[in-house]
Amino acid sequence: MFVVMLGTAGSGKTSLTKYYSEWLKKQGYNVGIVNLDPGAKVIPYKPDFDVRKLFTVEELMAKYGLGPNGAFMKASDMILEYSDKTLSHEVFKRRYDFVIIDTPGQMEVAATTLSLNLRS
Ligand SMILES: Nc1nc2c(ncn2[C@@H]2O[C@H](COP(=O)(O)OP(=O)(O)OP(=O)(O)O)[C@@H](O)[C@H]2O)c(=O)[nH]1
Ligand SMILES: [Mg+2]
Repeated sequence: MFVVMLGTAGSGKTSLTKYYSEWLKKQGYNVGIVNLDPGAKVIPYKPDFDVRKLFTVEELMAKYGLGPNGAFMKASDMILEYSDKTLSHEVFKRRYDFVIIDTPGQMEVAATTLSLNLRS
């Protein structure tokens, strides 16, 4: 099952990802964690797939001369472009009981990204 943490900036998505995944693991479930927030600085859990390995918001700002919001929009496009790489990752191959997906606070970016991922 995929569990998507969706919410406004600072609403607790990352914290819930950490604590919910820890709780599920304690119940004996096999849990994968995905970080889809390219703007995250520090995350309190160990992701199985981390979008920041592909790009970060800071890199996009520097590379394309964008502000933080523009970089998030660019990130949204990039996640679509990188979708083959993302979705072919083992964490999406349904070998986990639960895959928790942490998303950016920019909900429109998260929504674009997930509409692709969930359709595929
Ligand atoms: N009071 C309270 N604070 C919380 C709760 N969950 C998270 N926080 C705090 O709220 C702040 C933001 O939490 P995050 O988990 O980083 O929120 P987020 O939605 O991932 O934030 P962004 O990724 O920046 O959109 C942190 O200081 C957390 O410690 C909660 O249930 N209650
Ligand atoms: Mg977060």
